[in-house]
Amino acid sequence: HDVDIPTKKATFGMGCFWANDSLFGATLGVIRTRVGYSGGTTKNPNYRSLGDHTEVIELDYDPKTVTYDHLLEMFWANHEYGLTTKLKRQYQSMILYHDEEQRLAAEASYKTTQERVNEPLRTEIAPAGIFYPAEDYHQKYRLQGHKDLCKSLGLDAEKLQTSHVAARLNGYLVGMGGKAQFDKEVQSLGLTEEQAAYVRRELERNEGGGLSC
Ligand code: MHO
Repeated sequence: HDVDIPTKKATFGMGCFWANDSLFGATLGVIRTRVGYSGGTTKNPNYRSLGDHTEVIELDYDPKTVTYDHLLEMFWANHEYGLTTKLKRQYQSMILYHDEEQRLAAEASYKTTQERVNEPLRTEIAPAGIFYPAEDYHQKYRLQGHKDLCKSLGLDAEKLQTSHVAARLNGYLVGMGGKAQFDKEVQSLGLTEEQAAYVRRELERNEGGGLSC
């Protein structure tokens, strides 16, 4: 059930990447997600030693289903961009653009947001550089909390970064996306009845709870 269609990349720093992985994983049009470190210059960062990098999420999205502008709206609506408190570099608010079109859209959305909050923003907008994937245990962090489900889905380290189903379930399990959307697409995810029932139960339990880290 891997989805093989043309995609574009988007990269955002929005605080703790566990939460964003779930948020975007359940967003229609987002095909794959992975979390990692970027935005700095230090070579080969890791979670213990980030250097000047930031926790970011990298998405593969289908531009026919979801626009970059919509992803930007989600960016601004779902994180703390440090208006009052200075955030650690680890949690820097940042948009790393992949082409000129994304740069223009990011700058326009920055301007709109700045006018709305009427304060200087600390969000950084920069060209996407090297993305260093985070350690395996950070990928689809919420989904990995459900060991038996992961096992039954055959999710190895690689698939945790490349599987569409893994991205989706990592969101649904914590209540993102909602029941209606889940019911609509559950067939296409290729789950067994048991897996689907399990995920739906968790979704129901957590829906409306928001994201925590
Ligand atoms: N409060 C969390 C943050 C994790 S995160 C991926 C922790 O330190 O466990 O930045």
